[in-house]
Amino acid sequence: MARLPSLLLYTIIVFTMIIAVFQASPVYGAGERVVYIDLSQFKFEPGRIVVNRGETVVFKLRSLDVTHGFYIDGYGVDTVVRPGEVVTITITAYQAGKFKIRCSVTCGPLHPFMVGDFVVLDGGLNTPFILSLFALGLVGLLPLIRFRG
Ligand SMILES: [Cu+2]
Repeated sequence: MARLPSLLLYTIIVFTMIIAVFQASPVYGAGERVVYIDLSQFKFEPGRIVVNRGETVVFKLRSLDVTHGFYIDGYGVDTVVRPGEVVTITITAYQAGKFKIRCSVTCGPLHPFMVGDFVVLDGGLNTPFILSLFALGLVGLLPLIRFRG
């Protein structure tokens, strides 16, 4: 009758590993994310974009008033966005960190204050994966608890 617990144990381990693999994939950015940004005097809307490292990010840029620029520090992105057009820019978020988004076209008196944040989260420490490993370890301890005494 010792067969049943070990079979159950084995099933739990396998399922935990499958879940771990599934949890891992989005963090390492197989996905594509479309981000719509409205540019106007003197802001980006939204002003803060958060993505995961490795993700493909498609920016759809639109100006609501005058000609603006869209510049991302550290990513070599710099483009002009004229009113009435949608500019599409696709990048891969390969480096983690917090990067400044700036308007690169002088668009008015408060132009220097037209800034935003581009945040790329590092998938290096994969929390779901670590938690799954931890669960796996706990499951490994189960037979010790069960058969002692
Ligand atoms: Cu501007």
